[in-house]
Amino acid sequence: PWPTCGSRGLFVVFEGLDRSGKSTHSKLLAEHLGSEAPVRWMCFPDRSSPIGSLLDLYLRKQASLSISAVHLLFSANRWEQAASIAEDLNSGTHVICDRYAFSGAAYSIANGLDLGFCQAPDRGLPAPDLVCFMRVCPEEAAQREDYGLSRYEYPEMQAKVGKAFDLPGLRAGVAWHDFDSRRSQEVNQAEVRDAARQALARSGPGTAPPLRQLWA
Ligand code: 2DT
Ligand code: MG
Repeated sequence: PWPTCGSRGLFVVFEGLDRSGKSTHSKLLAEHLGSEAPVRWMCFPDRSSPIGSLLDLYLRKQASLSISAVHLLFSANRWEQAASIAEDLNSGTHVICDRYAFSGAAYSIANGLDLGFCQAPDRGLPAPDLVCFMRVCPEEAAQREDYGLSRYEYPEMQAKVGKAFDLPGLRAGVAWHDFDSRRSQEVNQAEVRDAARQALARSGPGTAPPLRQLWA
């Protein structure tokens, strides 16, 4: 189990298909919360580590890897950061993260792996207090700038990933809030902030529940 403390930061993860607005909304939330407390924004894959640079090559179609091996590398890439995420949260820093283990499971399920295999390596990671899921229809995402450069950016894959994100087992044990990307950025960001405030009221200073383990 992760060490606990009395007033820890909030852990919010943004998930969704490619081009669904995760980066924009996660950065806006980080900026918003940053006016009152320290915030760390991060994203997965973290392409700066040796494992991350291999994943970067894979995603840019410059390296090929087996589906199972790549799944484990994505998970290892999160474990590289797990202790520092827990430390930051326990020292009162909010952690806002663009993609996490839910992308890990959803993309690998879309590649044909089963949910149990996909969740096993990520079991025990710090569990987020809130997942903001940016729902976009694959056809609409395909219209966005630069679509198609990355290995998984094609309609059939995105449709499968979208279905996998809706599996109850993938969402189990974590608070999810779904957003409709067709609404304006302003409307969605206001709702993202509300959802984060509510999560803070549940887990904020003074009342912080211990940091939990994902899918444990
Ligand atoms: P972006 O950098 O544009 O978000 O693309 N992915 C990500 C996986 O297949 N497994 C994972 O565990 C994670 C975190 C989704 C990253 C791409 O990598 C995929 C799209
Ligand atoms: Mg992408």
